[in-house]
Amino acid sequence: MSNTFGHLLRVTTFGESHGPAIGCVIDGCPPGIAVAPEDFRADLARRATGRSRWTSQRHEQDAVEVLSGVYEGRTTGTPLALLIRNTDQRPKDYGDIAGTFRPGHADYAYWQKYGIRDPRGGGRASARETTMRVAAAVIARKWLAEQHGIRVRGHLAQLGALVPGAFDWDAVEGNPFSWPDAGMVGEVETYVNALRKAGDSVGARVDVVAEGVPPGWGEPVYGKLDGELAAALMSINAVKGVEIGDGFAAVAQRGSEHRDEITPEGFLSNHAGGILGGISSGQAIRASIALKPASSILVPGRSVDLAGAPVEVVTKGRHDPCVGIRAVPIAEAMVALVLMDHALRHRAQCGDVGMVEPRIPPAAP
Ligand code: EPS
Repeated sequence: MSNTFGHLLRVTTFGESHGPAIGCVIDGCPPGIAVAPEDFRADLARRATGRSRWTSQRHEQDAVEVLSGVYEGRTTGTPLALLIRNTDQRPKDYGDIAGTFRPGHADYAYWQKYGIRDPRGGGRASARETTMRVAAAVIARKWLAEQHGIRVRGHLAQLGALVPGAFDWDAVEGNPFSWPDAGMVGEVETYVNALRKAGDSVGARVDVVAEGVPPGWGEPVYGKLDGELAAALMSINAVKGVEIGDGFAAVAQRGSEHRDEITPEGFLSNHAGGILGGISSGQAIRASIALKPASSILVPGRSVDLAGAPVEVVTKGRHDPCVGIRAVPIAEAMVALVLMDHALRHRAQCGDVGMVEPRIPPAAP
């Protein structure tokens, strides 16, 4: 029931925010990839709660146990099973809202679909589930880097009303917001602190770039690379919009402006975001997501109880004032997993084609 994604690289996640554990099974992983439990630490820490003052204060170790698929430190080609035990659940935070529906949350839709729901931490709808996507993508990122020299990285591109005034990849790694403008980090802190004091939340934009992707990945017509990236990115909690390349800005552009002209030295621009006709062009792949402001907030809102009577809802507990702050590694993970799946699919069908001339260097951004 759609807890699995990918074709040749298939990832299934399971678990709830307040259950005993969360986990995933990665099937189709090529043999021979070096995997050690410590490989997961850095990416999981970037996504985790409780690592800075500006995110949820739930403290999870997020320690990965590798249950199968690895022998003497290398993948064997059999299903790789990863498990993370939940250790800091506080279900009493959800006592007051178990009998009502948070406005803007999945609560109501889950109730209508299943007739039963796990209100503790949002259950399966919780962002806790994204931990396993990031864990699975550790393998994908490693394989993409080793086999193809691909690097997938992202940054916060907007937080509420704040837009970076400058851009520097080095700055992104140097602050807890993955913010690309080092000079603005103090302003971002003040903004998020004020939001937290007000008990409210705000939306965000995250940009992801994949460099080094060779031309030819992606399939016409229902397996387009951009189509599958969009679906994968849209499946992240709180995502309400996805753009590839210039995205919605293309609406106001002319063909003469939007097209990426080609010279023997390279493409002159990258409005397409590295994908033409659903197939990679060899340029950097650029994708962006819009995340909504999370609905678990202290500002009282109107809702109804299970009997349909009007009630006022306030969500207490340890919540994120801006879920976008932790979404950067999640968006990177989804891009990496889709790319590895397409790499394997391309190899399966077109592995004999080899390199076709002319090969245009990926000169443009
Ligand atoms: C979340 C609510 C909070 C966050 C959680 C996502 O959970 P809890 O109420 O149990 O503290 O901490 O995020 C994580 C636990 C995580 O690892 O990302 C939600 O409603 O989505």
